[in-house]
Amino acid sequence: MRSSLLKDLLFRMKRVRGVELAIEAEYPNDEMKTPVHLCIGQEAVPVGVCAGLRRDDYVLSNHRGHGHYLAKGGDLKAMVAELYCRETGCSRAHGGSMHLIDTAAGLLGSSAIVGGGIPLAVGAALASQRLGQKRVAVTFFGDAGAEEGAFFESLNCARLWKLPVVFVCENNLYSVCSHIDARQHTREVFRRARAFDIPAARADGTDVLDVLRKASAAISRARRGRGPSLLECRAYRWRGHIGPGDPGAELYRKPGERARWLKRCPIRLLERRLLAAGALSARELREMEARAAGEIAEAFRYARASPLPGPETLGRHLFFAEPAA
Ligand SMILES: Cc1ncc(C[n+]2csc(CCOP(=O)(O)OP(=O)(O)O)c2C)c(N)n1
Ligand SMILES: [Mg+2]
Repeated sequence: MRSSLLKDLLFRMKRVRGVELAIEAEYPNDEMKTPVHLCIGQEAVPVGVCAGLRRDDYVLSNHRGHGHYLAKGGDLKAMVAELYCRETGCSRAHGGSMHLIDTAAGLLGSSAIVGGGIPLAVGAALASQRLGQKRVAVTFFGDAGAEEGAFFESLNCARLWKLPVVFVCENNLYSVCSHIDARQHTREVFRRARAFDIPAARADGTDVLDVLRKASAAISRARRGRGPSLLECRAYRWRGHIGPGDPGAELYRKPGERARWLKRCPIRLLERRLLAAGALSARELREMEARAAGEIAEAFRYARASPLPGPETLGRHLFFAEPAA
C-alpha cells in the first residue's frame, strides 16, 4: 500500500479520535443538547471501510455515527455545529448527533432506530441498480442491529435482487450494557449471511488495513454487479454506551476485558507500524496531529459562533408540507 494512503488513514483515525475526545471534554458544559455515542476505540472500521468507497457511493449510519460521517467525507464544522444545535448544523439543528447527514458526501443519513439504516441502504442500492449508477451502498450497524428483523429481511432482498450493498457489522460485544453472550447463540455474526448465500468475512476491527482490504473486496464485488456481502468487524467500545466516560463499567464489563482491548488501539497500531517501517517520521507525526487539532479547534469555534435557530425554523427541512396560511 502506498505510504501516502497509509498516512491518510492514520490522519483520518486521529481526526475522528480527536473530535470525540473534544466532544467528551466539552460535553459536561451542557451546551450540546444532544445525546452522544462515542466510537473511541472503533475508528479503524469507518475509516477502513470508507477508504474503499468513492465519494458518490452511499453510506447509511447509526446512533454511533461521528466516525462514519467524517470518514465518508462529511463536513466537520457542520457536524460540530449540529451537536451545538446551531442553524449551520448538518441537519439544521433538527437532528443532533444521531441524525447526521451530508448528501454531497454520500452520507444519506443516520438512524437512531437500531438496525434502521440497514433497509435504507438496501433501498439506496436498489435505486443505484435501477438507475444503472454503479454506486455501492454501505450500512454500518452494531451487533444488536444484527438482532433486528429488518436485518434478516434486508439480507433476503439484497441477495434476491443481487443488490450492490455491503453490510458492515461493528461487533463491539455490547448492546448498551448487555454482553453478546447473553443475547445471541454465537458471537459470529458473519456466519448468518451464509443462510442467505451471501459471502461474508470477519475483519480485525482494530486493524485498519485488514478492514480496508476486506471491505474493498466486498465493494468491488458489489460494483461489478455480483451482489451483496457482509463484513463483520470486531472492535471494542472504549467508552460507555452513551455520553462521556463509562460510569458503572465494573457492573457490566467482564473483568480484564477492557484492559485487553486497550492494548489494541487502532491508531497506535498503525502509527507503530509506519514508524517502524520508516514510512513516517516523528516530525510528520507531530505535523499530522497539529493539523487534526487545528481543524477540530476551528470546527468548535465555528459551531459556537453560529446562530441558534429561531422558532420560525421549526417547520423547515421536514417532509410534511407547511399548512396553508
Ligand atoms: C429498535 C430499537 N430498539 C432499541 C433501541 C435502544 N437502543 C439504542 S442503542 C442500543 C444498543 C445498540 O447496540 P449495537 O447495535 O450493538 O450498537 P453499539 O451501541 O454497540 O454501537 C439500543 C438497544 C433503539 N434505539 N431502537
Ligand atoms: Mg454493540
